[in-house]
Amino acid sequence: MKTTRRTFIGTGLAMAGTLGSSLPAFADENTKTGSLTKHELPQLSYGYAELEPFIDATTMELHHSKHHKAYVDGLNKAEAELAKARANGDFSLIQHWSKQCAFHGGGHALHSLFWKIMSPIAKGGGVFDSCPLSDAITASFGSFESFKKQFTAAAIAVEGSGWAILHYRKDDGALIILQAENQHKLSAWNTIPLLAIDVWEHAYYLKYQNKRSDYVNAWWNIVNWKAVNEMYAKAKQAG
Ligand code: MN3
Repeated sequence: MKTTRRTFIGTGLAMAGTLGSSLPAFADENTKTGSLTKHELPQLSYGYAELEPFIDATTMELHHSKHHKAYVDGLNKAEAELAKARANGDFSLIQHWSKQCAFHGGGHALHSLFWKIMSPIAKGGGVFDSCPLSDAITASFGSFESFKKQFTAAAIAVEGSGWAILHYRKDDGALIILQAENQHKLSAWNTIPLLAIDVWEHAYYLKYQNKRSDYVNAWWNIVNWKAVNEMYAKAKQAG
């Protein structure tokens, strides 16, 4: 018997029925591609000039409105292309679009975190009162000073473009510091990022030129510890 598309789908449905209801339904004649999230550039809770003199206004504007916007657009494009591939049944570019999803998705997630964990000094930046997060930092690193030294060293030493990131590890509740190359490589699994510094040159070059360590050291003045502590509390609940 000649196998038509309809009989093939019918066989698939029958198989799905015998294997259990947890299997996804096979596509019917109207191809389903799944729903798409429209990723959007987040608004900042402060003005571009408000992190001066630690990060200059021009760098902030370019970084947020151009660089981060490009990652948002890149992620939307990659996910739309994957939906198109599902619709067409053509996965010949799967490797390319999967990598694009990781790169732009990583960029979108980390920049969204980066804006959130900074604050102008006038709005509380750099102030770190005793809180559950400070206790957890002491428990995981010995002291706040040791944590800060390790995080600073990790940020300065990232090869090429990348990030230093403080993660909450769900398995044991520990806080760990990792580097990320670009915005998606060298990640751990089952961790929740809490604090991150962007050390791509576009994040500091206008003001600090090649002096990444000066930028990293200045950056500590504008960390929004209240926001980091809130995310730590949420991460602990989720874990
Ligand atoms: Mn960046």
